[in-house]
Amino acid sequence: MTDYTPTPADKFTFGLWTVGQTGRDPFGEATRPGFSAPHIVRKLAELGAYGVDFHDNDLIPLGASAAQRDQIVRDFRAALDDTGLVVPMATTNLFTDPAFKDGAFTSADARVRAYALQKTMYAMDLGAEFGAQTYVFWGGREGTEVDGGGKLLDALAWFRDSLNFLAQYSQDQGYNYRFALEPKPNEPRGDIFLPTVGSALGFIATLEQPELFGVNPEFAHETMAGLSFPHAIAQAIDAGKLFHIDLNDQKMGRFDQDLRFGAENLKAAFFTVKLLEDSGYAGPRHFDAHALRTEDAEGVWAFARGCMRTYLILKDKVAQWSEDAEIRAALEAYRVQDAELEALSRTYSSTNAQALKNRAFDRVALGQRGLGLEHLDQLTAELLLGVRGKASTAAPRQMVTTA
Ligand code: GCO
Ligand code: MN
Ligand code: MN
Repeated sequence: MTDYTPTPADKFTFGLWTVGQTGRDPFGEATRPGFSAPHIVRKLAELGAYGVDFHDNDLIPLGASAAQRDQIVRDFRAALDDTGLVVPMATTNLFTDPAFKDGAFTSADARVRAYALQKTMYAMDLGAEFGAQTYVFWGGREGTEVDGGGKLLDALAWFRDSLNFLAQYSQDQGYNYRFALEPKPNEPRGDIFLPTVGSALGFIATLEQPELFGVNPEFAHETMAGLSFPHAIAQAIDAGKLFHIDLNDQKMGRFDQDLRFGAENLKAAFFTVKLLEDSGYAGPRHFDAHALRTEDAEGVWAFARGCMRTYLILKDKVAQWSEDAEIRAALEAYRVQDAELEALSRTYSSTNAQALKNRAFDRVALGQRGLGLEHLDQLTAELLLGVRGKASTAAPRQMVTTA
């Protein structure tokens, strides 16, 4: 892996909508033409990706005839068969059509809610046709700008009913999807329901079959909420709910940027990769980002290559970090162990409680101890900057000369 070239074993996936994005934004038209789905599949395979994901309408445009649908499905399948690329995840576009302007599952119009269920069932059929096992719900339009409509409590109940309904549909059809809720605080709505990973986890516990539901956290979304992405995914992992992940990058306090993974917050990207690798997360490493609006087709593939390459470099850094003797020593000094106190604190018993109450603690000394985190963090920074470990112990660099 020394040259950081991805292979399907690395499980990198991209949405059709990511590399297919044409540079259109709320202020300007497309700056590049985009690609057909089969072209995306072939190109991603060439770059070493594992899979591709789609919204129903990324593949089948709204209003396509049955004949058009069949042709599109045939061409897409041919590209998958030729390349070995898989479709691990599928989802529904419940945000582009003006019908969903005030929400899909949470619209105050019962007809829109019913149509959203119908559209999602067809999209689940399409995903299953291509073998998708994870189904993502990103409630882009599920939210409000003004709360005078008075639907805050109703919306949560409608959302819950829809998810319960679709979970049963999946079982009834034998699809057995695992569902992943994707939180986002805002954009396109002023306030989106279930704005953070924590909110989604709380909501999942209220569903009829909570075991079928997990989360699909996105780096940019937690950052937009002013939160730490590593903290969010740690909580999802702890709850056994990290069913999928959307990797990208984002400056805090800005519009939804969908930057290339690692483009902005390298240290948070490093700790993200560390959590995924250390926890044994086995799902796809999915990039939900797009190339800058300044780019042409070549720039799009440079973007895709960059996402995967940065992940692999950081994965290498994670291994290096764990083996670095000085970092290990700093960690050992930071984490104070005390077998006797840990035994007393781990589980409650009246004897343990009494023993702890009787114990004398030197709280002044506890407060005075320096933890060495400046040193540890600087070691991490230097490792990421490439001046530690491998780089410093390796043989001096050879100059690259051309004949
Ligand atoms: C966004 C979201 C979407 C979803 C996608 C999959 O901010 O637009 O991240 O890209 O991830 O709809 O459900
Ligand atoms: Mn997003
Ligand atoms: Mn996303």
